[in-house]
Amino acid sequence: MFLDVAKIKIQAGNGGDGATSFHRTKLTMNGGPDGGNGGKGGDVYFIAKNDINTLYSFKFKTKFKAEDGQRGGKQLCTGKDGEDLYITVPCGTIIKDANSGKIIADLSKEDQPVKVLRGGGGGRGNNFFATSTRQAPHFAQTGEKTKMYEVILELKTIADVGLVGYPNVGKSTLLSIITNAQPKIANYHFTTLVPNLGVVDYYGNNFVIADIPGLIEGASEGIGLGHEFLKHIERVRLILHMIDISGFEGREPFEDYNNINNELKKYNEKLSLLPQIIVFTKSDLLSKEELENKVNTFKKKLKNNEINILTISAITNENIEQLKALMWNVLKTLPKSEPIQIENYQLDVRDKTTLQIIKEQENVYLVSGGLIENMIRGIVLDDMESFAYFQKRLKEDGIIDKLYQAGAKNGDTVKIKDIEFVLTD
Ligand SMILES: Nc1nc2c(ncn2[C@@H]2O[C@H](COP(=O)(O)OP(=O)(O)OP(=O)(O)O)[C@@H](O)[C@H]2O)c(=O)[nH]1
Ligand SMILES: [Mg+2]
Repeated sequence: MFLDVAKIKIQAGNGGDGATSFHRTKLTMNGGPDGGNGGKGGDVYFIAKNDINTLYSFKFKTKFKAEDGQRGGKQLCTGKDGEDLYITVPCGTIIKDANSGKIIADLSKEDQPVKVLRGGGGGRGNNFFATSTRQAPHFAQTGEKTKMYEVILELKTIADVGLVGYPNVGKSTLLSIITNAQPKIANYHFTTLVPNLGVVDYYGNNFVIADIPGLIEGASEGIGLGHEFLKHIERVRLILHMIDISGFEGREPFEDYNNINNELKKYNEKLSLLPQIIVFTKSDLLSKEELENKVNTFKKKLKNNEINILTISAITNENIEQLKALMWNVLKTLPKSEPIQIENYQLDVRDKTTLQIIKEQENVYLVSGGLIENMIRGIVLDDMESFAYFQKRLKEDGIIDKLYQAGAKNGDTVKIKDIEFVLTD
């Protein structure tokens, strides 16, 4: 099954908590603090693979979390870091933040992992907090907690050449004879329901062709299978515009050509500006004279004699080798497709610096923000030492000064999360 859009939840691993412990041997009943640091949580990466071409698996598994870091241990043992998580997607998958719609990453190259979330830092063990005046700290820092984010995966297939044309003109047949792909082929409209990719090997030069469902007039308004599959050729460098020259289904080839070009333009102006090779298919259904007549009529209407035109038949193999050569020669002259512009946007921006002081009421001040959130990790306020450490940090990090600047006076109440204390020098 094919799926080209999916919404999933991702979360990096939490940091492991630091340990509170004291060195104990037979000789030392009460040794120094030896609680080790917690391990770092695992990061979240996306990695692209060429051998998958659908996001279908994300229909079932929608939540992904990297491993948490382990807590620190006795004897200064650092907790084990959490394993990083690699989420595998097809090449050409774009990752967007579901909230803002901004693009976070473009997984266009195989095996090049992109980190999107960083694991939480491990908390420090009580050993870290030991000083000459605080020899036995009974507190340790908790690990940094991570948040869950929602992201949208959008597959925009990456191919060099895109096959476009009305249904039944022989797009999939061509793909099946010049590439390794084995698409479904049948004599009715909309045989192809999802994009197929195939690789052409032209004397050791490889290029990728994308075959998409047939288009009809009005596709951009949703007629037929609509134009939603055109996104899979948005990133091609060359379009093979395939037209049934036999007129066997009662349509006029030049009208087909114009209609399809209009649909491309309506979908995306950029698609209509891509270089094209016009390929007339099913030449075997016409006599030599009929074919010549039809081709000449088309060319007269086209008026542009710079466009490459080739007549092929999948039955007689007419011009199939020439078509491969022509595609390769044109591709050689075209620039490599540009990666999608990624906005300089990071999903998990950690706020460790902001500080807000609000006067909640007369003589009561409320302190909040990332600076505080980070500082408060692991503070156990029942514990005198822990509280003393916290107060020292408030002073050293300039928060007490800022409270005075905001108008607070000694004796006023300060609220920080669920802690309340009285301001004193
Ligand atoms: N006579 C003749 N028949 C062909 C040729 N190429 C394809 N066909 C036939 O045309 C029919 C449609 O071929 P497909 O390759 O499925 O066409 P398509 O353009 O992929 O069609 P959709 O997937 O429906 O858009 C099949 O019956 C093919 O066997 C050709 O060169 N000559
Ligand atoms: Mg097809």
